[in-house]
Amino acid sequence: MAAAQALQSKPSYVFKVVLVGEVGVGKTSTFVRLKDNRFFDAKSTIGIDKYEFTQEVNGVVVKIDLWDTAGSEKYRTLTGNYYHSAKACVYVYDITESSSLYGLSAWIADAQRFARDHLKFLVGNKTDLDDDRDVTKSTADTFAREKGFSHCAEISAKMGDNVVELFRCLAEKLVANFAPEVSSSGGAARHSGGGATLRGDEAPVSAPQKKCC
Ligand SMILES: Nc1nc2c(ncn2[C@@H]2O[C@H](COP(=O)(O)OP(=O)(O)OP(=O)(O)O)[C@@H](O)[C@H]2O)c(=O)[nH]1
Ligand SMILES: [Mg+2]
Repeated sequence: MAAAQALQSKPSYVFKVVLVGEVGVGKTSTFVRLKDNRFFDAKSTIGIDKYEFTQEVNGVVVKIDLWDTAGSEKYRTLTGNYYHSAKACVYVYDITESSSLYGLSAWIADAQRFARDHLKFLVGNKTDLDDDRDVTKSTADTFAREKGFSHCAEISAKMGDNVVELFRCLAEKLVANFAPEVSSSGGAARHSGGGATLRGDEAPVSAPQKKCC
């Protein structure tokens, strides 16, 4: 109890993270799984939605502002505005549709115009449909290397597999990249670095310490 109260009062870093990818790959389903821990037959996204959550990394509270964007071509221009100041993009593809992996090239080019130094996470969704798999792990790894992704993982938004672990890993990698003093000092140093903002209010999400990549 005392530890939880201490964490609530600690300042935290704030990172903006954007979910992108082709229509129907499961961005909103991933967003809703993380936010509400549920799965429903989501309608195609119009516009944008945002969810703020916190993670504890090395004793420091990190806040993530997660933005869910629309995959539809007609909202592409709108999505461009949301990359601004993003520290990471989670590029989602559907493991049963290889075109959704290769289609990410255009999303990467868009994101790089607005957020040059962002971390790139490659995420294959729908692992519950493994029998219909069209993208092998090795294909995804090769794509990730060629396109400069720093991390990759597979999840099932439907079953909830690896979703919490993915975002814990994301928080850790954001800290390691944009607030390395936290990683190296075990959380002793706390100041805004590399574009991260200093803040402190919510209680952190508790999650297992499993690596996503
Ligand atoms: N089997 C399975 N279906 C999924 C999974 N995630 C999403 N779906 C289904 O895939 C469809 C599209 O999911 P969405 O979350 O709306 O996809 P999106 O990427 O947000 O799509 P847009 O908003 O149009 O860009 C829906 O019918 C979901 O129920 C999953 O992990 N497994
Ligand atoms: Mg959506």
